[in-house]
Amino acid sequence: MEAFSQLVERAGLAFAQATTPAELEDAKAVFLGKSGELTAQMKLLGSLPVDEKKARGAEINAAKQQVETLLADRRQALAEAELALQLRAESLDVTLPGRRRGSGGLHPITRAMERIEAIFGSMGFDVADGPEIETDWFNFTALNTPADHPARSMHDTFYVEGGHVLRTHTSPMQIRYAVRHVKQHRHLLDAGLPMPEIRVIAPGRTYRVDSDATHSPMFHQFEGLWVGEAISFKDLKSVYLGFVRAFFESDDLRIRFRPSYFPFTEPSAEIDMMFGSGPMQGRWLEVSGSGQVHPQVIRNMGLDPERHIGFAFGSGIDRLAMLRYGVSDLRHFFDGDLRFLSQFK
Ligand code: 2NL
Repeated sequence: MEAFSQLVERAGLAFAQATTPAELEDAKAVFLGKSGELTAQMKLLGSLPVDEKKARGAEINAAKQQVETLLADRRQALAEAELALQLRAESLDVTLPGRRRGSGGLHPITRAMERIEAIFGSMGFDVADGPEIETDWFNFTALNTPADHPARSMHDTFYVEGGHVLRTHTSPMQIRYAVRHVKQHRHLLDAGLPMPEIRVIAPGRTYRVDSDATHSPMFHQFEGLWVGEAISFKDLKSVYLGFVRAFFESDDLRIRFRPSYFPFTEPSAEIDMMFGSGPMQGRWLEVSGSGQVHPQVIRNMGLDPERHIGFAFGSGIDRLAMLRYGVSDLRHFFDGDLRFLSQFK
């Protein structure tokens, strides 16, 4: 007959082979269950002679205890393994940095516009606003553009429903502003009293049928307008020089006027600018159109050109921003590439 030590050994082996609690319970039943091996041994006791019963009973009990110890050890080992597995599966690293909402930034054109508004604001200029879809009157007629002027052609201007246009410059905002200003102060004019001067800039998107390496069908412009009773070109020069020096943060900068033509100004001039130092030093760069507001435009504002005079200018923001931020290609501004844009955060 098999020794109890061997039975214990078999039980230990069977428990070790069980890899789940359910398998372990099955293995337990083989030895300790109602019809298990040790239970069967106990049942056999009754048929033994009295003198053998005691020793035999003690042996069975000792074996039973050893088997139960092995079972308990295996149960604990399985439970620990399961816990370790769960801990690994559900582990979370509380020291990992959180996922942040990325910080955005202003588009370089927006930044340039805000600089422009701040600089002219410091010189007493208000900021005008207005629609991008304009009437023919505000975009062309009020600005003294003749009915047959080429700028009105569909090759140059985007026409939309109802004969409206996508504004080709930001001047319409200034006309709207001036008309409102004059209405507001009509009573002063009627009483022969001086009206507060019109001093305004109008920055914004503008549209022209034009698209190549240096022209985008949508571009940005700002115009300036100063109308009063004694405004002259010397005011235009000091305002514009003050602007470029502030915008480029350099006093080592000159401007010059070159005669030109625009329907809305007479006389008209291009404004060129030259850096006195830095990588762009020594070359005249065309930065703006300008001129004395045409008498007909003054009239269209509701003013008398015999009494009121003014200057105006119009500059492209995109090129000023390229110069200011050292951008080599206009298209970077409109590609929406974050590798470019995030440099301005
Ligand atoms: C250009 C030309 C210019 C103006 C814009 C203007 C506005 C009013 C009245 C008269 Cl309300 N003039 N604006 C004047 C001269 C030139 O811009 O080619 N700019 C890039």
